[in-house]
Amino acid sequence: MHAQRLTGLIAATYTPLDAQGELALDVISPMVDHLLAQGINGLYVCGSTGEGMSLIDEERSAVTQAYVTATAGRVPVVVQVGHNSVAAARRLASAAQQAGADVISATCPSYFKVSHVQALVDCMAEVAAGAPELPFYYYHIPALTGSTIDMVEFLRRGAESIPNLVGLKYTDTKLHEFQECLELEDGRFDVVWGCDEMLLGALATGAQGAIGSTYNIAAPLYQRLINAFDNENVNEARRLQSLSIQMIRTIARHPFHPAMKVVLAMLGFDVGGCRLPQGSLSEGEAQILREQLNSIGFFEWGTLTQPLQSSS
Ligand code: MN9
Repeated sequence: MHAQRLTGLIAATYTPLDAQGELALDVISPMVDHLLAQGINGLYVCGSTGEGMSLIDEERSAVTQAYVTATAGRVPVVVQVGHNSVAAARRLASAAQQAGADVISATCPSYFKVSHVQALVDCMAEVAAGAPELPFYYYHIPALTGSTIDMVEFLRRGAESIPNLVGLKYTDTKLHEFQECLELEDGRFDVVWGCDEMLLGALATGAQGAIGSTYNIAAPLYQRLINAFDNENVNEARRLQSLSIQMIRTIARHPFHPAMKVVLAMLGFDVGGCRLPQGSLSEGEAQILREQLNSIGFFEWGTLTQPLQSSS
């Protein structure tokens, strides 16, 4: 199990919704084909990006099944099952294993905060036991869960009681802690980077894989960044990261994930808006976003596909 690693760019996928806010699963298959054609190396389903927390459990399983079926084994599908109810998370993990997921990942409960390492280990042991045959990655995202547990300690202790613990999805900006996690016990753990606007810093500290939302809309930009870094062209890598920062800052002038879904619509994938509390952009806001992205040149450098003429 420890041989498996998540490498390269992994898209944190969106959950397509229709105008009524119901699942629109038909969009998933063409979107997956597009992402793989753009060089994406894996999919992370029902995370923050995919609004896992805003879906009913049955919907999470339906979205999981749709992504697994559309992917058909071409790249690993990671399914995020975090839940305020640890028992529900465990059940989602079992359902994902049955659906054919390759990897399980979970945030910790966040309504009642997880305040110490052992409590986190206990929660994740229970969740990971729902899919004992699959590798498990704890999803560390303290800005959203409110739990700022030391990840080095978590890995050390978690390894003792979670047999399928393989690593972390690390969505924090502490590069020093990320590096320590990567180097722990001779690189025993797979620690995947989760902050797209700091990919270059993560590569410099040893990242081999990254999971993120903006890889859905600009994979070629990030591939070029990784290539530049691998070829020791740090100036070029920095220039490309700077474009990604500009892109993210522009999108973040609006509610971020609803705006990202609008960008996907501009690229030809009608994934609708977000569930409440995030909501949707109005037509007018979507038009403003298009102009803002146009003015920074996104449609030239962000993606190798041309935006469709009239999708929003
Ligand atoms: O986990 C994403 N985080 C959230 C991944 O959605 C909270 C990231 O990919 C960010 O969307 C990205 C832009 O800030 O770094």
